[in-house]
Amino acid sequence: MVIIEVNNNSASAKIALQGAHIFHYARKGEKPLLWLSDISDFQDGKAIRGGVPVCWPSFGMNNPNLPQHGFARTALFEHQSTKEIDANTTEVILTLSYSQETLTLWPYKFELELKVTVSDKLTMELITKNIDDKVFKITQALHTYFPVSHISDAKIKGLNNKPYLDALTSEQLTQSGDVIFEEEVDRVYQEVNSEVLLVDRDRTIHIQNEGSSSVVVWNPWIEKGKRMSAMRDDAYNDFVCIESANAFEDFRLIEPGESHTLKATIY
Ligand code: TA6
Repeated sequence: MVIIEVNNNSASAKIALQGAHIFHYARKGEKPLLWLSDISDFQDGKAIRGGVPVCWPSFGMNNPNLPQHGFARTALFEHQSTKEIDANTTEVILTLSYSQETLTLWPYKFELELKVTVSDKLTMELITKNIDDKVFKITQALHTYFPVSHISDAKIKGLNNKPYLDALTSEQLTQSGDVIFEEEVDRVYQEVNSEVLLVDRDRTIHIQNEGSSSVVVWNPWIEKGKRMSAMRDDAYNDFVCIESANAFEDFRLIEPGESHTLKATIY
């Protein structure tokens, strides 16, 4: 696999060309802000387990003609540019354009760009451009895996009173208080318009989203954790997914010539 490694005065990062998949980001002298399975595959055609999978042009099984979470996360992106903005900031741009292969899966002409800015924050902008002559609909997510010291210590602030779809029961519910983890959690929070905090024992991770009003929170817990590929049975103790999304009702229609940016900033 072709990997882009970034090192500057602020931080280090690693991005695979496959899937434009960021799988490492750490600020200088700090623990990584992304979780990566220690038994992840690094094989062409298999999604890396951890980091920030790019789920596009569909989230989950929204589109039965596409693989789970779409085809972008195992597609080979092109490295467009790497720019040293300053000694503390590096910008990497990766792109994916439509092809005969993608047209058979998803009959639309598109350009997809991931702009990654590595500094004392990690900024990701997933830009979808419609270069076709007909409108198309996408659901998507930056499916970010965050490390936690132990799942029982983790809680998420900023989703209080938000409605959510419980993907396990298909119930529509409302969050009361912080999100804590005592069982499998797989929820699509809606109407999210402010910062989300992942509060761990010894640090708080900030997630700020733009171009998105849905946030997916997932932890597989014990049984599903055992079924997940490239994940140790006890790995559910070590991470929480907080996904910056346009999922379910937060889908986006993109008109010919238009574009949409899903932006996530974490620190
Ligand atoms: O975002 C949560 C989720 O949809 C879970 O239901 C689980 O399937 C997870 O994504 C991982 O999916 P993956 O296709 O990466 O194994």
